[in-house]
Amino acid sequence: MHTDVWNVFVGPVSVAEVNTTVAPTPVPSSELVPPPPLYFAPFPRGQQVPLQTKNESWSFPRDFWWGFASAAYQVEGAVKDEGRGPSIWDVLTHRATNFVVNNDTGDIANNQYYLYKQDIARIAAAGTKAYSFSISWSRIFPFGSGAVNEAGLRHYDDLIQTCHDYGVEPIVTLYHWDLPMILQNSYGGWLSDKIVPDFTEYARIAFSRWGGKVRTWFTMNEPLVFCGTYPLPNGYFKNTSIPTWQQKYFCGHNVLLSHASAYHVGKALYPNISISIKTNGGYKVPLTNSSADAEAVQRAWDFNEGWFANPLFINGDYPQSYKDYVSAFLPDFTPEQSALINDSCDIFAHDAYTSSFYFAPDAGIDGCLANSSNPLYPGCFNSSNTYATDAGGWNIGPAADPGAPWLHKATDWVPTFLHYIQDTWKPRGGIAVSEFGMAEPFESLKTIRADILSDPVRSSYYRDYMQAILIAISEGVNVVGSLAWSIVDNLEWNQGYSVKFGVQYVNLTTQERYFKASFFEYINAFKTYQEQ
Ligand code: GBH
Repeated sequence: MHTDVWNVFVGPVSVAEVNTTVAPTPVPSSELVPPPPLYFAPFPRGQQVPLQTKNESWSFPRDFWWGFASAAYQVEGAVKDEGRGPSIWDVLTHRATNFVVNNDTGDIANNQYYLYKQDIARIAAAGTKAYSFSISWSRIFPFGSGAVNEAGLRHYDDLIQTCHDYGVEPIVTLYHWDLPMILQNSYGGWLSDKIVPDFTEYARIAFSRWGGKVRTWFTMNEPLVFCGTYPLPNGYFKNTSIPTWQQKYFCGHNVLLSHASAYHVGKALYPNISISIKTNGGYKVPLTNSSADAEAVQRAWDFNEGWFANPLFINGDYPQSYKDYVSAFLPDFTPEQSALINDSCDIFAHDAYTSSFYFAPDAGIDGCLANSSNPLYPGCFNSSNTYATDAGGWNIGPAADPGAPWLHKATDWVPTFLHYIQDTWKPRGGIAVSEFGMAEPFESLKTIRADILSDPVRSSYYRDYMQAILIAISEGVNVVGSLAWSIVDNLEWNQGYSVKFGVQYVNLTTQERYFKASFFEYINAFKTYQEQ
């Protein structure tokens, strides 16, 4: 059955040479030598050097958890091994035409399914406090629901235990986009409310198995993004009767119900664990000080962060501007559903990579709202990553790799953003920056290893981002943790391996890992500022 399903829906997959768990080896001290500072010592000697002193009014609290993040399909490989069933991403990478750059797949990826001991040893050697990874749902339930695969459970038993052995706190995400393929084909995946009991059962198995070993949990990663991938490319999955333009909103609805259901199951089993959802977004800067741009900014909050954060943190229901649109086709939450959703996150976990400018559409907000063929409908806000023309038209910050056009180093807005989250959604357990990172421009074009390891844009991103968090903390924002994306270069979804987010370079032929300069820059923030 397992083999048949793979053959019919995915076809042949590549297999790594190393296909049993590898014992770790000590990390040589020569690999832990930090690079020269970002501002190289001047030549000739004797010149003035830029001032780099410690700001004595900044600190990370002792219990601030910091570390690195990954996601199952992006790093694990071993896709067919030990009973794993196919996920929609195995189908998308193998079958969907022109879906992924270079037709890259996650078949082998970083082979972390077998190399995790060394990966944990490497970050532990630098004092890292936390490793955030996701569990592959189809390793636990190869067919999404029904029979549990013991081999999958045992794999994560050992991954979690290895983290503890090295003094690294494991942080677990249950769902990072790798939906068991069968659930998409049998009822449309997140488009159907049938997903709620299936996700809850998966979550129940995970919480009961590891609730005593994992303190911090995320149910799902970035529903804004994975709901935005609906409609899935035509022809690879069973059709659904929901009109294509409504699909992402149905997905969001079932996400909120599934998250809330899983949250309450987890808290009933282990009241002291922290369970939240990872949302994503960025600070929204009004392009001008016009009232139309201010309204556009509010609409952008409502259709992005607010879509999930308002129901979860404010009142169990959507923001009004969003509701005005979806109430024509989505069911209302019942009072019981709202009560379950409201207050079902222990912290506000946000993947906050960047910031953008927002402004009113050319047709005006009202003009856009009255015309459903306006390309900006139904959000009816416009966005840009450059200042207004009369403000010079400059980039909001240095650009990332061209393969990540959405991303800039816009760290100046991070303190304001963190204040905004705290003031707007008032999370009781504080805020975690649950992913942030930078795609060094043109990194995949580099061929000399020393050039790859020297990543100045990513390094300055981490330095300035951590200083921004320190500023926010010093101003009273309760930031409790940060997770840098990513522990290693990995499968960047549609961009394949062409866009790099790792703080470690991976030679994908030998699977050797090498620390980049940014790894040391990030760690240095804690060496300098964390209370002991
Ligand atoms: C994270 O999302 C993901 O959780 C992670 O898996 C991924 O590897 C990492 O980012 C790096 O990309 O191309 O203009 O349509 C970050 C938020 C939101 C960023 C969707 C990319 C697509 C913008 N993502 N966005 S566009």
